[in-house]
Amino acid sequence: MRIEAVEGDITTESVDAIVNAANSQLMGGGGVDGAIHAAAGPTLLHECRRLRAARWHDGLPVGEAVATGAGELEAQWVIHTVGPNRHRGQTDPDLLASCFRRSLEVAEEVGARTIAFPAISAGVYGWDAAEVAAIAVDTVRSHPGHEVDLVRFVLFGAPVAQHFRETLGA
Ligand code: AR6
Repeated sequence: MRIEAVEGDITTESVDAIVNAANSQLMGGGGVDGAIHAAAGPTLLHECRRLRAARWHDGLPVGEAVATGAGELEAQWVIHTVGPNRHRGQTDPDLLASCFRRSLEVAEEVGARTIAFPAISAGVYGWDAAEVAAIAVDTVRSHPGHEVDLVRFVLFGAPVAQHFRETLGA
């Protein structure tokens, strides 16, 4: 599995699956979630609503991940995961690791071979970007599956991208 980190806008990535740092309501929001919904168009929200009605009445739990189609995005799937919210006292690193692990497992389930991740929880949810980078890289590197060929971290802003590059180079 190749693992790389680039600075950029994840919505323009032409990978099989884009991971969304969603909230448990799966109703869209700000940050990367808002950008993905805006770029994908309204079908994404419709699919999220259907999923909630069918499987996740109480919302998607923190650390869980689920796939939908990707609307007008170049990607084929959006994998929605809910990161821990530090402002709500969700400080357990295992919850964040679970987001990356479950997203990879869901990617394998749908047959995605290339996947792009944002810095889950490093925005509104208040986690330090360096800590997110350490957990993300460690979790992806230790993932046992072999079906995914490429993991690309797509980071908004040079400082966050630098944390991921440094962690990958270490
Ligand atoms: N491409 C790549 N990264 C982005 C983009 C983009 N287009 N836009 C923002 N980022 P956040 P969270 C970066 O707040 O902390 C939403 O309202 C951003 O700079 O999007 O997990 C949800 O609905 C930061 O480095 O996600 C939830 O309520 C990283 O993505 C809540 O925010 C994550 O920031 C989730 O908060």
